[in-house]
Amino acid sequence: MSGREKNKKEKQLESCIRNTYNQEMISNEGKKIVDDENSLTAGDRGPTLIEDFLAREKLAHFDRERIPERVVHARGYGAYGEFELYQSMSEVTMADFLQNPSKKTPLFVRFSQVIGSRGCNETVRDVRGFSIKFYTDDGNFDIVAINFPIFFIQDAIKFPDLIHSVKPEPDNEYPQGQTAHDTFWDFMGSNPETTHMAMWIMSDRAIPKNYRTMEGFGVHTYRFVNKEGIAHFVKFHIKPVLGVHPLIWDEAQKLGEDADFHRRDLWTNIKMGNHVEYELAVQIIREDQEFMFDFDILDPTKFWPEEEVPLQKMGKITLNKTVDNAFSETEQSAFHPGNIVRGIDYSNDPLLQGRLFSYTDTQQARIGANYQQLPINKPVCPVFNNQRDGNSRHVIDRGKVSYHKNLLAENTPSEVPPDKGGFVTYPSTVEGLKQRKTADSFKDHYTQARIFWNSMTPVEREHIIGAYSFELGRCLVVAVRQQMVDRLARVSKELAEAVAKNIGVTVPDVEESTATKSSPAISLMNTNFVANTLKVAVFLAEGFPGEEVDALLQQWKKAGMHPVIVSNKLGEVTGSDGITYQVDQSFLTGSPLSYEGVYLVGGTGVDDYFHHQARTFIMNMYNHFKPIGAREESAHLLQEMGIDGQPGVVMDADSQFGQKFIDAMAKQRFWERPSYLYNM
Ligand code: HDD
Repeated sequence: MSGREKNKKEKQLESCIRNTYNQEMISNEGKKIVDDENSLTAGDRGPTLIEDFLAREKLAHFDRERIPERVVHARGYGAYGEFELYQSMSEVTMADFLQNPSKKTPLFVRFSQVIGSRGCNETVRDVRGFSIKFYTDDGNFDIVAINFPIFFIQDAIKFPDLIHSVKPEPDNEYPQGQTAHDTFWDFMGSNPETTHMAMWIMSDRAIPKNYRTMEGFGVHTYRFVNKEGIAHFVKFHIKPVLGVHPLIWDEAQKLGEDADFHRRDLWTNIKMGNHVEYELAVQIIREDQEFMFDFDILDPTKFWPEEEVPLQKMGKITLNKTVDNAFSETEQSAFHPGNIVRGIDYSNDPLLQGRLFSYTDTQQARIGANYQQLPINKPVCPVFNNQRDGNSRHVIDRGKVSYHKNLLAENTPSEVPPDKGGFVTYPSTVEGLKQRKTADSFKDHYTQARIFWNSMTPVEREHIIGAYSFELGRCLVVAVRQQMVDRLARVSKELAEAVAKNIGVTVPDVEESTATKSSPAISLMNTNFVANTLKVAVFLAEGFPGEEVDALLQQWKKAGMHPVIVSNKLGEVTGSDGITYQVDQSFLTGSPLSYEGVYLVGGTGVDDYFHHQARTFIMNMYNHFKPIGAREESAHLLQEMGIDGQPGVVMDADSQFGQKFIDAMAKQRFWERPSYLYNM
């Protein structure tokens, strides 16, 4: 916060923030409380009296502290930030917040897991939500995105079926927050339009390393509309500045040891002042180009390859503030893909159309009719209309008139003509028979799934095969496994065969897709690789070479890395030359899973415990392909482990070591190492 002027939303929220520190204790009805530990009783040991309004108020309120969790995306985490435009987008849209490059728009983001309930583990294989509420001067604009550019289904009427299949099975109520079970894969195999999305969720994108390196996609086709009334089709993208980086499956599984892994990362990075940055971009298609592609641009199971429709970066999103209260802000935040502003409009994407109903409906069911008046949801522009009453209304409307049209209030609040900012729906032509049917142009379910497969590097393919083998291998019903492999055979025989051999089924003789195109932009091997914000565990024992280590740590901090001192126990560790560090984590409190690299220093005080812990820790990091740096003196340990000289194992043999290690950290994973994580 320091050095930054408060934005409109922060100023608006100030009036709602209550700080109880240093205050007297006063009940909700304003009574000063003399004793908050003892209920009112008759006599020392006597019964509690019902007239004790203080105990009644406290207990009754506690009984109502929970609201229904979201039916999907129940587990979520929020943060505030701002959007700053790079250049005016006025040529294609009249959206107020996209006109003037000097403009900053406050926003709130909520990241989420789809499947699990509010307390589920955050590192499971799942789609992640990436919802953004822009508090524009023209009202709220929400992008209710996920970390994939496509979705499972094409028509919203199938959404309840999809979710019923993926939630814990209704009889035994497991598994929690995961896709690896029969009902989910039964749905996927039985509904061929999901084939493409299945490929994406079996890729490493479904196990993001953190929210800071997770990509967001608006999925649907929207419209931009400019002042002249000309519309373009657009898709929204949110690109993390640090690149897109996943966990690997073995890490994700083991991170079950920290159910809060992602929220802890976001919170601590924002608190450390590591502003979390993304670029908001759009793909734009002219209306007259609508039918020029070999996929239907309204079909939400298809992406627009960046190579065919390039991304245009509009501006930067920076997350810079954590919430004060997770319930009031994050839990009560209410997003809606229908929240658009002048200059943005919908397309006929049938999934989007269904979502337009569902989100207001769910917010009203979950938080009540007046949810838009809650501080987190309230626009920063004024709100005047004739809607009244309902549960928990905050606004006090003065006057007799709550209807339109009227004489008594001189026909106000008055309607606003378009040239004064009134929202006008884009007048697209609609025609056709009323019918229930899937458009023929929506029926190709395998071409883009094959393009996805073609775009993957060998390592990514290995992970996808491993993921299918695990997920389908956890299905108890062989027919469910077989049905999915039948589907995969239509995408790629190579993929189907690799999976089939691991899960005891066969590959049918069906025609596989002949698509030869690929989209290199979707491979995670082509993302940004930087050392900035990466955490390196520095293993120090008493008597370490102080000045040498100090110089390296300074160099690494300058490169934006976060060295974390790890030793036998918390407290201080002192070098041979008297340099002292506070130990940040002991071997007991810090897990190898939470570091991106390790530097093994040691010292004269290395004992058996240090030796054993360092060995286990380093082996774990080695198996996860992470960079390992070590002093020459520690070479024997690496030799003992059989990993010296392996890719990404850097010895501090010369004065270039500091930079070589930064380069190794930036590379992040050394896939050249042998891998035994999957049976290939
Ligand atoms: Fe949804 C929540 C994203 C299809 C119905 N959805 C929700 C959230 C995200 C998405 C990010 C969490 C919002 C938050 O943080 O509070 N949903 C998507 C995307 C979809 C999609 C990208 C397809 C492209 N959703 C979808 C369909 C329906 C819903 C087809 C129903 C017709 N989604 C909901 C919901 C939720 C929701 C039940 C639960 C909580 C909420 O809305 O606020 O209404």
